[in-house]
Amino acid sequence: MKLGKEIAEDGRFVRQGNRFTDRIEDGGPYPPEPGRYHLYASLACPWAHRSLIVRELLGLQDVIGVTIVDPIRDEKGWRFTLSPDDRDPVTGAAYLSELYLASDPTYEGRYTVPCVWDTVTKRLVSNDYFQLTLTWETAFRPWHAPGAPDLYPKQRRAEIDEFNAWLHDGLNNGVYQAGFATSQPAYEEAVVKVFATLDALEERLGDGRAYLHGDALTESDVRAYTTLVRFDVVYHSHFKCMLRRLVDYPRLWAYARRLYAIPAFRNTTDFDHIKRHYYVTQTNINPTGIVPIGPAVDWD
Ligand SMILES: N[C@@H](CCC(=O)N[C@@H](CS)C(=O)NCC(=O)O)C(=O)O
Repeated sequence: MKLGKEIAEDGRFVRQGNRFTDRIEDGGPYPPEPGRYHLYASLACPWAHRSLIVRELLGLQDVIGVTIVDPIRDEKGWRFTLSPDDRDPVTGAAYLSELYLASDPTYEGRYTVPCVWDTVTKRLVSNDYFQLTLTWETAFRPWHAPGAPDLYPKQRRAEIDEFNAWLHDGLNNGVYQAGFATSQPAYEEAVVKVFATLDALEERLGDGRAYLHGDALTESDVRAYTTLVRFDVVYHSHFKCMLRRLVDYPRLWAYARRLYAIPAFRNTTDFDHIKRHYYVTQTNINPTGIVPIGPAVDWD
């Protein structure tokens, strides 16, 4: 796995920017339309997992297509080996990199999921994982299933955005900063931040609220879940976030299982893909590629 330019001189992991940030929105060059846009996702990847959960929570499965990549990347990146003839049915590509290079032949960064392909202009519109779920929630509202939750209510957006930025820094990206750090100080700084964030989340749930912003499910719960569900199986050992496990936090653990009980969360959670991806593909951290047995955690 080549992080190259993303490792700073002091050993900190500084994530690359998103190359494709066009918006799917009314009145723009990429208007929302059913069947036009196709999502590429890995069940292993927390950033892609968000888009899959929200797509299903809102009932957009027939509106936005999806291709799931093989959890194991080879030296050329994500592959479509789970699709018939090992090719993405929408574009015929064998590797995700082909879509990036078709959209920008000069692209030199990592070829990442999630990303969204426009079947009309035949290019990638977005690999901006921050925006994708918000796009499903807002631009695709006319196609939401009856009774779908409002994950990004207008009157609470500022509060949700502020919370999500804190959550990203302390938890979602914090675990990566711990795992990808190449110096002891950079690692320690990140781990301390991760557990301070988990402690704060545990505290926040102390008033008996069901979800992070109260009694209604929001975008923040989706973002918290995709890191929490990977915590004990991967981040605890592989990323060396070992101070405590998720199961050691009574309220957070109950909260994570509450989310797992919702079909859109559960159906998109694949512990086999998660474990094999991190332990086999990230050979900079786990050179033998051995996938550990366990831990035995009962999510039901
Ligand atoms: N687009 C973001 C986040 C998405 C991301 O990092 N996805 C990972 C999987 S969790 C990926 O596709 N990595 C491909 C690679 O490292 O080659 C980024 O560029 O950092």
